[in-house]
Amino acid sequence: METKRLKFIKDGFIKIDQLITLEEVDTLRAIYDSLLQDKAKTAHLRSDLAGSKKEDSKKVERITQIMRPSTISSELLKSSTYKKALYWAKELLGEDMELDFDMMINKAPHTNTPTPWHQDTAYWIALPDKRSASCWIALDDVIEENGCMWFIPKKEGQPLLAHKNLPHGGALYCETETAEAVSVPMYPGGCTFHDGYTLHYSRGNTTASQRRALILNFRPKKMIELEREQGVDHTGERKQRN
Ligand SMILES: O=C(O)CCC(=O)C(=O)O
Repeated sequence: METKRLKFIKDGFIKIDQLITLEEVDTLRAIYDSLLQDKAKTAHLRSDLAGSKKEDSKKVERITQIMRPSTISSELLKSSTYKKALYWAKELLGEDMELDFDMMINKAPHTNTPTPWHQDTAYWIALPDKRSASCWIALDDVIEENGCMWFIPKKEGQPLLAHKNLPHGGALYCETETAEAVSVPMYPGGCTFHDGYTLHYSRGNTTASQRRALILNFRPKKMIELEREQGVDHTGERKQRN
């Protein structure tokens, strides 16, 4: 545990081979798939990270992002998965960590669309306490070919870089040197934790099956209160706020 904490502080990310059991993965997959299929219920929280024009609405989503899925399926909040992820977030960054928001990111089969290099902090408002941890849980076997995560080990005092949006409201991206990037393949139930300043990306999905990831973001309780006071609930448009 202490080794993981020190590595998280130093590199800005860690991998946990098995955060949850395959039984827990199955429970999550059932909820995940029903939300993915229900476009009406999720419309207000759903978008394509690859960007999309109005006339694209009938086309296949390449990278489906559904923000705050637990506001629709509240059983997620009580699940053992959310408890285990919170336990780890507290071990890594302190007892005042709480869940800020959750999200689903699915890469549909044969859509071959990378999630560009970025730092999550670019999406968030500036907060005095910068601690944060995103827990990225694999619900499928994740490999380079279907879009496992890649990270660049953090440098001391890593600054927040300038970000731009992909066209048509897509993901934020930045320019970065990638020679030190490492990929993190995992089995279902494995997870990574990354810090808000850690550069990360994933390749497109070139395989015949989905690449489902459930992501939980944690930060200090007081910072979540500050965000909510300013109307930030992580359901809004994608733009650089920081
Ligand atoms: O799932 C992906 O492709 C990207 C995930 C990501 O950027 C994140 O969890 O911050």
